[in-house]
Parts: sequence; C-alpha cells; structure tokens
Amino acid sequence: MLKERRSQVLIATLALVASICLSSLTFGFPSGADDSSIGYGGCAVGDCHFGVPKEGNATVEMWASSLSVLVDETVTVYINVTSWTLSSNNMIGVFLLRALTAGDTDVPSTDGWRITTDPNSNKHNYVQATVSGPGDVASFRWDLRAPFSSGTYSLFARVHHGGGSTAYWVEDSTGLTFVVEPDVTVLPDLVLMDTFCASESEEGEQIVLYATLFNDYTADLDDIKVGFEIDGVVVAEVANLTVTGKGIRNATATWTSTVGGNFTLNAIIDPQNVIVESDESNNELDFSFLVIEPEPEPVPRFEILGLLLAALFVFIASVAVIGLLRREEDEYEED
Ligand SMILES: [Ca+2]
Ligand SMILES: [Ca+2]
Repeated sequence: MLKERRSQVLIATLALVASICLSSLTFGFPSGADDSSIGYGGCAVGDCHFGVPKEGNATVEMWASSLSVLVDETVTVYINVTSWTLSSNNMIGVFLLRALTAGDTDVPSTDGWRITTDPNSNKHNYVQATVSGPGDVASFRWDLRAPFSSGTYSLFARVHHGGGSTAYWVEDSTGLTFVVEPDVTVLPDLVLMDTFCASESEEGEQIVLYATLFNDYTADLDDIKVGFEIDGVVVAEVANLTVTGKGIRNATATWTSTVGGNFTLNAIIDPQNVIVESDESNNELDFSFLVIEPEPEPVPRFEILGLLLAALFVFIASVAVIGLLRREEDEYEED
C-alpha cells in the first residue's frame, strides 16, 4: 500500500515537472523580454532563431505612421504576419530589430530608439503571440521615440514560427528606412562653461587661452566661432568648431604679452551672433590674470669692483690734473 502511494507521488511529481518543462518549452517569453537579454539565438525554447534555414512560408509586412520624423518624436510601427507553418500551440515570435546581421546586438536601442509600448504593453523588442490557426493574420504594434541624433535609421521585423516536432523557421520583413530630422522649433543653445589661462606668466612668454563650450541641444552644431579678447581687444578667433549634441569641447588660442600687469581675458561663443539660440546671455565669461615683469639682472661682483676701480682712477686722475693746472697757474703768476 505504502509502495503504491510512493509510486503515485512519484508519478504526480514527474507529471508536475513535465508540465512545468512543457510550459516553459512552449511559451518561452510570453510577455517578451528586454532589449539586453533577448535576441535571436537566445530564446527559452533553445536555439530556435539561429542557424535555421528559411524554409517556412510566412509573409511579414511592416509599415509605420511616418518615415520622416523629428528627433525624439513618437513613431508607431505596425507588423502583420501571415504564417502557414505553426507550432502545435499556433505560436509565433516577433522581433523588432535595427538590422538582421548581428543577433543580440541588433536591438533598436543601439541606435537610440526608445520603445514606449510593445504589443504586450511592455517595453521589449521581442514578443510571442498565439494565433487562431495557419493562414490567420497576426497584427503587432510598437510605439517608439525616435533617436535624439538626426540621421537615417532602419527597423526590421523578424518572426519565427513552426516548431513542435519540426524546426522553427525565421522570416524577415523588408526593412523601413526612417529619416530623423532635428526639431527646428526648439532653438539650439551654446553655453560657455569656463574660460581661463595661466596666471603669473612672465612678460614675453606665450600664454594658452582656453574656452570650454557645451552644446545644450540634441543635435550636433557646426561652424561655431569662439572669440578671445584681452582688455577689450580681440586677440584671436577660433572658427569651424563642431560640438556634438549634449557634448562638451575646448577651444584654445595663444597670446603673448609685451608688458607686465593685470589683464582681463574675455571669451565669447558666436561673437557675431550667426547662430540663433534660445539663450544668448550665456555665451560669454571673463577671467583675470597677471603677467609678471622680469626681475632686473643682478650685476656680478667683479663688475662692481671694476666700476669702483674705474671711479677711483677717474678721481685720482682728476685730482692730478687739477693739481697740475694749479701749479702752472701759480708759476704763471710768479712770472
Ligand atoms: Ca547660448
Ligand atoms: Ca548666438
């Protein structure tokens, strides 16, 4: 009796384990997985998206709300999949990818796309869905925010389907190409964060002038000029600078003072105001510095001795000459 009960418990346990295994094998990531942990070749049912010949017969259609968008603008991507080869669970899995060559690293976030809503109301680039049967159209929708940097970007859909006792097939869509433009309704802003140079350099010594620029804008800005003034006089202009979106860079110039004293360095971004900015008041900073006059060279000791001897010689000679003149004068008067 006890033996029979143990056998029943063992059978029940095995059935439970088999059920759990079957469940995980069948459904993989039913709610999708995040960009960093899933790509083809990595799903829960084994190597189901990698190295499989494309022998299935699914049609993957893909379109978007717009192919010309602004940076950070929301884009909706629609995918329809019609598959005639399904697993015993009538399941298909769908990836949204930036390319079809590098598996796990082809996630849209690599290009700066941000998924706001996937078909399962999460933020993943992979989902699985059950369809009612072969030949039915399965529809998917992703909402994404466009990259912050303007440029041309692609998105693709890849599905896997089939399975059970047969292989999984993969099918790809024709990709969509998006042109992402800067948002011109938001003006750029360049900010001068710092300006400085070495203080207490000596007169005649070359001084490097520094300006640190910040581009407080989502896109790169080109053809930027930085002017350097010292005591109100332009001493250098650096042109054709590029600062990447949200990036920082330095501009440098050199200047040499011919006199010592206190000076004021003034650096200005965009001094001729060629670039229209949301804030024109943060482009300029001052920096005070000192240029030192060199100390007079000390006269060597032997030169001092020489000068004293020369002075003594001149004195003695003068006394001798005066004495000679007086004697000649006295002799003349006696005559
Ligand atoms: Ca500015
Ligand atoms: Ca400006």
